[in-house]
Amino acid sequence: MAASDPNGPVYYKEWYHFFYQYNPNDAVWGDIVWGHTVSRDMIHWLHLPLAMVPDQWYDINGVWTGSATILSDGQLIMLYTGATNESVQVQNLAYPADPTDPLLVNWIKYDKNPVLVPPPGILPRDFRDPTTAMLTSEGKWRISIGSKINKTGIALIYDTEDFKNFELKKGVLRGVKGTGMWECVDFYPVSTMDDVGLDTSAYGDGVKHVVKVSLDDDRNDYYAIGDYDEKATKFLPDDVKNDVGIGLRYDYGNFYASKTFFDPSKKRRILWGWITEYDSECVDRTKGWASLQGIPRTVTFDRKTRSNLIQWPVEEVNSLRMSSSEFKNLKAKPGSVVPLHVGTATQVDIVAEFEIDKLALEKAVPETTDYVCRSGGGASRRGALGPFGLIVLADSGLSEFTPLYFYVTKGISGKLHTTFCSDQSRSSLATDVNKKVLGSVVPVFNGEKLSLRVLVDHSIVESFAQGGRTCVTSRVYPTRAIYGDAKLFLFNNATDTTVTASIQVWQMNSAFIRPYQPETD
Ligand code: DQQ
Repeated sequence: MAASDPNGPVYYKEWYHFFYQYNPNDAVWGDIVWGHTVSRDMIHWLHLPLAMVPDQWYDINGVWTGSATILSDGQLIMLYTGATNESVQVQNLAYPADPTDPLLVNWIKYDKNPVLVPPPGILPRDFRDPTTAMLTSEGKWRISIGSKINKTGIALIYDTEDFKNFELKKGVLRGVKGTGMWECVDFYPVSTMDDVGLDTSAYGDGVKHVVKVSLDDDRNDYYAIGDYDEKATKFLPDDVKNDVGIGLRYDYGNFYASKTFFDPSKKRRILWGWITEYDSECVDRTKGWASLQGIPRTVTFDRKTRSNLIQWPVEEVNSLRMSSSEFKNLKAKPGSVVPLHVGTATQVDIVAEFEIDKLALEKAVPETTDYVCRSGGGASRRGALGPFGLIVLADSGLSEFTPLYFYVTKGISGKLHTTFCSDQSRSSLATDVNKKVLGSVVPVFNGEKLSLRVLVDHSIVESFAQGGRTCVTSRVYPTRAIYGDAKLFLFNNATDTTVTASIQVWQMNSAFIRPYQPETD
């Protein structure tokens, strides 16, 4: 069994619905159907029967990714890509068989599917993943579909009144050379005034738009923030250096094919992403399953930097917090590793703040090149002001460990440059797993302490640096640092500064995920 892309997440009649790409027959991609699961709080889940399976000529090679739209009268419709009997990518319409059923167990495919086929100039296998629809000022519904022309990734736009007949708009929403196929396009508004999430159709003052694409060639999710001209059907990024598919990523680790939805019950926009495996298909087959979904995150506009999004685990995660251990103003000298005695550290929620010595900051010699996680030598390379942070999933002999760290450098202008990384190079004694150092730059303002939130769940480490400005998800495969043998440490491998840290660690309860059992008479 293997799960992949989040599909059609939606809040309907007080239930969160999560559909996903799923192979029921193997631990690798293939035979794709829609899995379906529901929750009251996005933490505890009930598995429902498969929502849609390939049973028509237009989706016989796979019921691929799609999105949900709630119409103005409360009706729910689903658009998804089907891979036809000839592997052409077409768009199909489906809707709940019984809209009064809050669990939406049964689905009907529209009898005149497909509703869209690849337009002239688009190759039959480059036309997929319809977005949630948004209203236009003319009162029509507008969707985007990802594609490419040669190596230019593009987002096509269609308007419709009934989700059965569509009009292709001239030009594209956005196209960026060299980015290749745009999978799983997501297109939504964010408020620049406050942290309230917006309905997908929101438009006007105090609203920016986000275009997110999953790059098939690169397997990462990139977003751009900018202005959407609804009449011209164009998206213009605020900064062309951070155009769609080339600049900012939701996550600098393992996170793909993500999708957001608007949660009207708590007025927030929620992001779901697929965490792929970092081991071999052969091992996945042996273990019998592959892939998982990250913890859902709220997404807001960063009103301080005004140039990136903020992602944060949904507040419901806090309901799993049990006992906590607190460490206040711990001092870690240069070159030290400090054990944090919290008992087992396999299922923990960590909130930490770090401060560098003021004197060390002043004295630091300016450097001409910025630190880069990928090529910077990981947590063992020592610099004046970094690396320092936490070591998670470590056995007591430190034969396996995953450092999460900040690395600060002073530029020629005197400005500080901060990077946040997750070093997987010694995370496992297994040989056939990804051991890269992941991460990226994190914006830090004068007067801000360096902050970190980490959710550790056995083999998944989700890190949110500086309030969620830079996020890194690691999928690691410890063989010794497991269960009672997984420990937690504070470390400071900088040469010139002591680091002062305040850390709170909660043990986390398990969430139940179980099959739904319908009541029987
Ligand atoms: N996965 C789906 C496609 C999508 C891709 C097929 C992204 O619709 O483009 O399983 O992971």
